[in-house]
Parts: sequence; structure tokens; C-alpha cells
Amino acid sequence: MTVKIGVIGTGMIGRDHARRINQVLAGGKIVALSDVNRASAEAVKADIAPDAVVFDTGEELIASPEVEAVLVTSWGATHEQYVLAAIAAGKPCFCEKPLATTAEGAKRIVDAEVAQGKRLVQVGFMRRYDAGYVALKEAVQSHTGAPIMVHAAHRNPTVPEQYITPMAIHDTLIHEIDVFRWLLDDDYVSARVIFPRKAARSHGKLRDPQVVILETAKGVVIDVEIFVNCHYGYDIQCEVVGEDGVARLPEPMAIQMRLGAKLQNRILTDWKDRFVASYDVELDDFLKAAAQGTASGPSSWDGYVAAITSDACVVAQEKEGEAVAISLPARPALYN
Ligand code: NAI
Ligand code: NAD
Ligand code: ISE
Repeated sequence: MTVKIGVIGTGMIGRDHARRINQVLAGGKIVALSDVNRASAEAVKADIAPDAVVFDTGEELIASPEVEAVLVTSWGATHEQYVLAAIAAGKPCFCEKPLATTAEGAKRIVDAEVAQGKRLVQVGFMRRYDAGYVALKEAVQSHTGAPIMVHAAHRNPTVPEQYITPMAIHDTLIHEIDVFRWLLDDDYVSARVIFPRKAARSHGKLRDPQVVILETAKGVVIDVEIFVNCHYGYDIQCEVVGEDGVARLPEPMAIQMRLGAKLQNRILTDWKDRFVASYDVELDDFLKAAAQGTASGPSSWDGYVAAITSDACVVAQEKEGEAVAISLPARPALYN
């Protein structure tokens, strides 16, 4: 079966996901596009989806009888309205992170999905589909013994001037927040943020780098360095220390070279390349579930928990050094 897909938000990642569906994966076809910047949707139609209809608004796209499932890849602040509209229409919906920019917004989505009575939403937490993280989870479950600590880093070479301190949480750390819950099968109970001295390349409205310390219900302590002006590359690091041993996330495949009296491996510089394969796998999962009229993978509940945790981390940034408690409401049976 070929699922007929509408894409709302045809920027960097919306265009790339549309390419995946029409040119890489089987099981889906882009039939509709919408973007506040209509020219962007028209350009994706011309380059990738010539048969697609361009709609003026996301709501019109969702309401179209031609559209069977929806991809929400517009700016984070617009996600909630489109996901709620897709749920109301009973259409499976893949939503890029964040599910919503506030915990209240994410809760409205959880409530609407629970009221519908079946899973309709997949959140774009693609690291759960990354072969490296899948292997790391297997190593933690089978070899290292119960986890005690996690040391991690999320480094981007540079960010634009619009990227301000809380975005290090909502936009960047949010991937670690989700993937460590999944990796450890655990939830967070507190967050603390420590700021070293500001890096020279950090711009005016951003305190960069920062270290977030999360504690889990099982007593695991996780430290994550977020350094988004690290200059040298896009680098994702993770090491789990367990009772019996230590497991590390593998480095991306890179040719080792001996050149000019140096032993060298290239380091990636663009996030799009680092998780390119996992974006394919997450969307393949979405298409398969959407063909059955439902959704699987990271859920609205995961998006909601990530939003609650993100909000606590932002408070922890403001209360520099102090631990901020994280408490979660009861998980609805739909997400068990
Ligand atoms: P972008 O700015 O390149 O694209 C966003 C597009 O959405 C723009 O074309 C904009 O015109 C359009 N848009 C904004 N508001 C809209 C609305 N109300 N209706 C329709 N279109 C609207 O942004 P980018 O980098 O593609 O990010 C989009 C989303 O994807 C964000 O939520 C971001 O967090 C997420 N993202 C996720 C990544 C991941 O690794 N999972 C990586 C990059 C982005
Ligand atoms: P982008 O700015 O390149 O694209 C966003 C697009 O959305 C733009 O074309 C914009 O015109 C459009 N848009 C904005 N508001 C809209 C609206 N109300 N209706 C329709 N279109 C609207 O941004 P991006 O980098 O593609 O990021 C988009 C989303 O993807 C963000 O939520 C971001 O967090 C997420 N993202 C996820 C990953 C990941 O690794 N999973 C990576 C990058 C971005
Ligand atoms: C971006 O929005 C993403 O989601 C990338 O995966 C992340 O690494 C980057 O820091 C974000 O800005």
C-alpha cells in the first residue's frame, strides 16, 4: 500500500524528509505540501514531488481527502496546532521535535490522542533508530551490568545569532533527554545546570558551553556537555558506565589515514550527515504504521516527558547550580 502524505513546513528537514519518501523509501508518496513561505513549498514540488498540490495553510492540507498521513516539519512553535488538527482528523502524524514548545501544549496532544483511543503520533526522535545507539542499548542490557553513570556530549560547530541559551535545551539537549530515557529504560527526577566560562566564539545572547546533570529514578547520574560553538565539528559522544564495564557509542564510519606524519580520522560537521540513516529508518517505521492507520516509535507521551524535562532544565539554567525536581504525571494506558 502507498500512503498519501502531506508535508507542512518545507524548510531544511521538511525538504529532506520529502526526498526520503519520494526517492528513497517504499510505501509513501508526497501528494500535498504547505509552507508559510509558499515559494518554499513550490520549490519542493518542482524538485521532488511534481504531482503534489500546494495548499495555502496546514489546516487545509490536513483536511484534504487526498491526504492520508501528515508530516509536521515546520518551526517548533507551530507543531502543536497541526498535530492537534491531524489527531482530530484521525490521520497518522509524524512530528519533528519538539512535539510542542511547552509541556502544557504537549499535554493537550496526549489528551487528544488518548481521547481518540489509538496511537496516531510519532515524534522525530531519530536517535532511537540509529544503529550505534541500538548497539549501545544491547551492550548495556547484555554486558556492562546495571548502569551507574552516563557521560555525554552534544557539540555543534556553530549556531546562528537567533540561537539563545534556552534553545540549547529545547532544540539540542532534547535528543539526549529522549534517547537516555529509552537507553536506560528510566525517567528523570532532577536536573542541574553548570556553566563554565563562556567560550570566546559564543555570541551575545548565548551562554555556551553548559553542562546539564540529570538524575534518574534508578539513581543513574548523567552529565551532558552542550557546546554549540565548538568550532571543530558535529560530534555526539556517549559513554555508559555500568557495574561490570563501560560501553561507548561508536564513532561514525570514517577512513583512517596516515598523512603528513599524522594518524587522522575525518569528523563530520553537519548534523544532517550524522543521523542520515536513522532518518530513513524512522520514516520507514512511520509509513508502515500509517498504512495500518496508526503510529509507532517515539510517542506523544515521549514528547510530553521530553517537554516536562526540558522545562525543568531551563529553570535549572536560571537557577545555575541548583537541582530542580522533575515529576511526571501517571502514564496513560495507551502508552504502556
Ligand atoms: P527550517 O526553518 O529550515 O524549515 C521550517 C519551515 O517551516 C520553513 O520553510 C518555514 O517557512 C515553514 N513554516 C514555519 N511555520 C510554518 C507554518 N505555520 N506552516 C507551514 N510552514 C511553516 O527549519 P528546519 O531546520 O527544517 O526545522 C524544522 C523542524 O525540524 C524543527 O522543529 C526542528 O526542531 C526540527 N529538526 C529536527 C532535526 C532532527 O535531527 N530531528 C534536525 C533539524 C530540524
Ligand atoms: P527550517 O527553518 O529550515 O524549516 C522550517 C520551515 O517551516 C520553513 O520553511 C518555514 O517557512 C516553515 N514554517 C514555519 N512555520 C510554518 C507554518 N506555520 N506552517 C507551515 N510552514 C511553516 O527549519 P528546520 O531546520 O527544517 O527545522 C524544522 C523542524 O525540524 C524543527 O522543529 C526542528 O527542531 C526540527 N529538526 C529536527 C532535526 C532532527 O535531527 N530531528 C534536525 C533539524 C530540525
Ligand atoms: C537541530 O535542530 C537538531 O535537531 C539536530 O539533531 C541537533 O543536533 C542540533 O543541535 C539542532 O539544532
